[in-house]
Parts: sequence; C-alpha cells; structure tokens
Amino acid sequence: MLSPIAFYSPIAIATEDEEKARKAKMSIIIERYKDRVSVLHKHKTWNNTHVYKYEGFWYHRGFWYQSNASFSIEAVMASQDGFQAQPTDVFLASHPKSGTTWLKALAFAIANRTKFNFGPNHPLRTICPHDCVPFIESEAFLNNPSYANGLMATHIPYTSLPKSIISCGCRIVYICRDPKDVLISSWHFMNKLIGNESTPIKLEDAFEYFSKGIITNGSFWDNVVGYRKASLERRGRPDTVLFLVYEEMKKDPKNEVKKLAKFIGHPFTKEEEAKRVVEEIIELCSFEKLSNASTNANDEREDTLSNEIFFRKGIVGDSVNHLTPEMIQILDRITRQKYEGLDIPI
Ligand code: PAP
Repeated sequence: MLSPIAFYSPIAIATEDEEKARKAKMSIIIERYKDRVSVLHKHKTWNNTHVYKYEGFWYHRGFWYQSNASFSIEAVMASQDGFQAQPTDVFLASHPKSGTTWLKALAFAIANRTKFNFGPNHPLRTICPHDCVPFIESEAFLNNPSYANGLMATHIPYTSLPKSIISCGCRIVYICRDPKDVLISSWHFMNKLIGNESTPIKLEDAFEYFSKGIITNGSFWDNVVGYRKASLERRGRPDTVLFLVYEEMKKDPKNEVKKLAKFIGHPFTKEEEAKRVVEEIIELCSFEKLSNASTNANDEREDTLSNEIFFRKGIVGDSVNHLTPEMIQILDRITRQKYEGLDIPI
C-alpha cells in the first residue's frame, strides 16, 4: 500500500526526471497561451511585478512562484480549457489568505475520517494541507489531474471557473475573511516570498494595490461578491455555495465544522458527536497542530515554497496592529460599498 505521503503528495516524491518533465510541461502551457496573454491590459503591482487583467481579475503571468500552490493566468486558462468536473466533486474556493489552508485541512479530515484515525499516522500530522487538497490551477494538478480524489480547491473567481464546475452542479464551499486581515496576511506572505535579499514591500504600496484590487487574483472584494451572489442565487438548491466566514469559524468552530460536514456529504452521526469526533477534527486542524506538522513536512526542492509560509498568526484582527486609522476607514468604506445588499457578516 502507498504511504499517505506517496499517495497525497506527488511533489514530495518527484524524481529529477519527473521534475524536468514538469518544467517542460509548464513551458508548453505558457507558450500555448502566449498570444492570448500578450493582448491583455497590464498594470504594475506591489513588488514591482506586473499583473494582467483577464475576465475582470488580475493575475501574474508565467508560473511566477513554483510549487504545489503556484498560480498564473496561464494556469487559469489551462484549467478553463481542460478541467472536467464530476457531479460528486467538492470545491473549496477562496481569495488567497482568507483561510484556505485551514478549510482544506478541515474538509480533508472530515471526508476521510473513516479512512484515517486521528493518531500520529493521520496525513495531516505529517503533510501540509496544500498537498492533501490540490488547487485545480496549480502546477501539481495540471501535471497530474488524477491527484484529486473529489476534493479540490481553487482561487479562481466564480465567473471564471471552468464551465463544467457550474454546469454539473458540484458543491462549492467558499471561505471569506475580513479584507483588512487578508491584506496584512498577503503583505507578510509576499514579503516572505520575495525573501530577505529583496527590498521589502512597503505597507503603503500593499495597501494601495490591494484597495484598488490590482493584486494577483484581485480584486479581493469582487472575488467574494461573485461567490456570494452565486450562493444567494443557488439558495435552496443542493448545489448551492456554502459561504463560510473565517471569523465565524474562529468564534464557533464546532457549529461551522458540523455545517461543513453536512454540506460536503459527510454529516456527523449522533454517536460520532458523543465520541467528540468534531472536537478531535478541530484540534487536528488547529493552527498550532497544522503549523507544526507542515513545518516538519518541508520538502527540500529549492523551487518549492516552505510550508511554514502558510502559517503566521492565525488570529482575527491583527490588521489593527499594522494599518493606520485612515487605511482602516478606507478599507471599511470599500467593503460597505461592495457588499451592499449581500448580507455578508463582516
Ligand atoms: P493561501 O491562500 O496561501 O492558501 P490561506 O490559508 O488562505 O493562504 O491564508 C493564510 C492565513 O490563514 C494566515 O493568516 P495570518 O497571516 O493572518 O496569520 C494563516 O496564519 C492562517 N491559517 C493557517 N492555518 C490556520 C488554522 N489552522 N487556523 C486558523 N488560521 C489559519
């Protein structure tokens, strides 16, 4: 039998030849979409890089950072052209830095709770959640679509999703978070990503591009609004979008985890509740447990992101320690305007 690592993390076991094949495949994808990308509107963003506007959202081009979690405009196009969803699939959708890693871990632990007990051999004790639930627009997935197991994730906005996800009525879980905390989390993430040798991105620049929506996968608010509208339009249908909120998950994890389990087709039985299985899953997926496990699971390839980059503080409201009152006022005003009439509890 394959070990959980071999099964869930093809990246970690890639040989040198597989690595070469992977890079060659990515180059082919970039080449395939070169002409389509070259006519798109381009704009500078934080870190002095450029993003391109595609279907109303901004993306970097080329697989600009590697690994299991790399994205690009070409990857979005390749997913749109090639991805075939099955009606039983479940998609975890989000704007980056909204709680994706946590949601992936919870959904994975819930869906696989009869396969793995919560002891030391549970995959989440040794593997980063990003290796357990692939992004459909990531390199790992584009290279190896059989890596999915029916549970997948995406940062692609609702209106740009591959058509089959919408037409075959899959279930979608969306997680959103206070934009101020998303900005601060993204800013720290970007600075870690560019490393100590580059000039750090100034908060003022991060704020400017974030509030204008000119960041990769941005605008943040438009991403949220697309999924929120879909959740309202599809309300009452089995294929509706379950709309989760990071802050509510922090406040009442038990209730939110039960909601998630029911929605993805794995509700907890009375017996499981009595045995405190919900609490065990919450503990397994806690910030502390996941960040320790993921850090230990780092893989040595130099173009792979270090897992600890996905874990920083994992708290609500850290943005007040960074943003000025004026910045907070502006971000709150944009949020009120964008979310008007959509009943988004943030
Ligand atoms: P991604 O888009 O790169 O996958 P994502 O997981 O959506 O990132 O967001 C990362 C944030 O979730 C980080 O927030 P912070 O910078 O404000 O700390 C990260 O710490 C937080 N996070 C990761 N795992 C958990 C967890 N188990 N519980 C709560 N927050 C978490």
